[in-house]
Amino acid sequence: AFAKPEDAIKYRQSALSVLGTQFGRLAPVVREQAPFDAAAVQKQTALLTQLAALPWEAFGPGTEGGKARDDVWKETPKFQQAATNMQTAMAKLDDAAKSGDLAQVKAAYGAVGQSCKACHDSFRNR
Ligand code: ASC
Repeated sequence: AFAKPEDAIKYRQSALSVLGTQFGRLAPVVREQAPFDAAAVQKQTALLTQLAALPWEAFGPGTEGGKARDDVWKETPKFQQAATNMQTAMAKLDDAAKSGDLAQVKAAYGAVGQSCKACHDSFRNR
């Protein structure tokens, strides 16, 4: 629960910021600019699946604002679906990491990025 809307906005912005930063830490591996350490990637995807669950409770009724478009509250089922899609994609990235196969990690990483972008395109102001 949040005492005031500003607290919810601040919480979701920080949660999404950490999520983006921690997701981006895998980019050098996926781009083959850093070695593929399967154990380290697995540790990171386990963290990411946890982080992916955090922002959504802070988009409750009456918390309009920040960069969120009003569609979050006008098209709530679509927003929730977009949030679920990202978490599902993240769980698949975690599965891919457990496989130890870089090709699978690359594909799953791209799918997560797409799910981030899809939600931003529909629900985030520039
Ligand atoms: C990231 C990040 C996003 C997504 C998106 C993918 O690393 O912070 O919001 O990927 O840019 O298109």
